[in-house]
Amino acid sequence: MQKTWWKEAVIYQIYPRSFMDSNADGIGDLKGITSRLDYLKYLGIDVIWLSPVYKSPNDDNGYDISDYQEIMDEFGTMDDFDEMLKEAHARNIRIVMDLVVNHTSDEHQWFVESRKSKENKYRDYYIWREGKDASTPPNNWGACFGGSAWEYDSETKMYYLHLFSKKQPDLNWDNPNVRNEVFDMMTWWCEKGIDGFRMDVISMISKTKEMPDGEVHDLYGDFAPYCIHGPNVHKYLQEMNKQVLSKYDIMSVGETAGVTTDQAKKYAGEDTNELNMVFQFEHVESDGKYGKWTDEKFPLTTLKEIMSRWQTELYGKAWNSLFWDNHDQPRAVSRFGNDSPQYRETSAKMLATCLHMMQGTPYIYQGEELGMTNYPFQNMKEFRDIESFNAYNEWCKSGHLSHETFWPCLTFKSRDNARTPMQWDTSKHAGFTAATPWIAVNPNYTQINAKAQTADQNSVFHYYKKLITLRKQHPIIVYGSYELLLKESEQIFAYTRTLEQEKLLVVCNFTDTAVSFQIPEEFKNAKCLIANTERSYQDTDIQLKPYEAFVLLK
Ligand code: TEU
Ligand code: CA
Repeated sequence: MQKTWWKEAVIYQIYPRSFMDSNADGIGDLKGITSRLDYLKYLGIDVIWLSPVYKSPNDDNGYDISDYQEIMDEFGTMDDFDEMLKEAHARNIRIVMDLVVNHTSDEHQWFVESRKSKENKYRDYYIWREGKDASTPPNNWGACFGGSAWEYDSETKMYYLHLFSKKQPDLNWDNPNVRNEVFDMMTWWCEKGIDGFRMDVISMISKTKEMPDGEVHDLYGDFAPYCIHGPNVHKYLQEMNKQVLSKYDIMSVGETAGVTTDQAKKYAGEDTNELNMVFQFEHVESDGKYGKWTDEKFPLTTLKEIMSRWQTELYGKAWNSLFWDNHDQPRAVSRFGNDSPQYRETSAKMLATCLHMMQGTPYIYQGEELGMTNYPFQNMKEFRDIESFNAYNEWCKSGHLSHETFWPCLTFKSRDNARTPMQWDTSKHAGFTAATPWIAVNPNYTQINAKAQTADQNSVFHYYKKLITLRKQHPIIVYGSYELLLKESEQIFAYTRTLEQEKLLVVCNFTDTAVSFQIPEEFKNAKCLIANTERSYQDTDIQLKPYEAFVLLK
């Protein structure tokens, strides 16, 4: 297994809109990020993944880009960007950009041109089709944010494909001009000195030529077989690698919805010359009752099966990314742990232990290091996310489900849970802004905030800091092999890591009840590296406390 910096790094994801506002307009910005770099340095992370900061009309908070080489007005200027990059590098922190090139905004110049006429030079930059008839789209595919995946354009009386919102038309990657424009733009950013790319829905860039109706799940036909891991996706990524990625000392991570371990070995194989690693979503997307929506946790045995399969199947062949949450997911502690005052801290530390001792590059989503929780939504007015609004309209207003049935699912899984402002201190609006924030601050900021936690050695923050330090001190955490213990247990997630003579034991209680556990004989006089509960490890027959976690090294 090759050793590389990005295998040894810990990455921190910033959602700029919600991180830090520097100019009192209620919206986070680049200067705000720069002002908080010392906080990130203190935490110990190596890399920042910056969610999109490019020019955008914000139909999907920057994931709809109208100019790839300009900064969004609300976030500042290109000078602010350069300053942030310089200040990050001065602290040995690298910056990875979000690359959103499956689609652009409909306000991107390419699309403005494309929709003008069938003869336009940019026509073929997007995916246009005739309808089945005057009022029926080309097929039954549903978009990720609800409704049909096709939008009728009266100018040329044809439909364009949008797998996300109708303001996010899909680019036609089969057009070599599109690929070259994208590669040139990436090169421009690399020349600026950025350190890599996180590639938005990169598994969807290649579509099949034929676009038949999809199997109907829920309300619409499924586009997945025709758009995910399409016929040329690996070819295009190899091309990108050859023309851009391989020329710089940068890292790449592909967001690959629907990826299997076999596919991942191609996207992120040790020697496939595509990407360095992928995000897989099985452990966060196997739980939907109505599309992605549900209010239930899934069984621990399922979670363990999924995560362990990724650990063992990729070992030595491809590289994992490790995450519990991001800007599209609920807060980890509310979803997989327990966000009640009694157990929030312990369970947040337990989850961190479980993930950070695995093989792969760990990603911390802003606020996760404080154990930030889901937001207590009371009504629809508190939401901001297009996905949440569309879902509510589609499932409730249309009468498919009652409000009572859908509401708990929406509040449990809404992406807005992750998008409430970062909780810096106990001042008004949690120190995020001096104005009214674009989305409400979670009222628990008076209890949960960075200022209190950086001052408290027992905080969730300091626990994350310690986990990051351990990863740097012990190569076994990065390179050791993985073995799951107690496969059938619905309470305990336990595994070992092995590297040469060393062995780690990781034990996590995922429940709010005590459970007995026997420390294996071989770990009898082992050293405890980290734990969220005080105990002696002299006895081997122990009762794990609720959400207890520890790591032993022999
Ligand atoms: O998300 C891709 C994706 O697959 C989403 O549909 C995801 O499953 C969903 O948000 C979960 O509810 C990426 C970005 O991360 C997301 O923020 C964007 O909205 C989306 O692409 C479109 O660019
Ligand atoms: Ca601002």
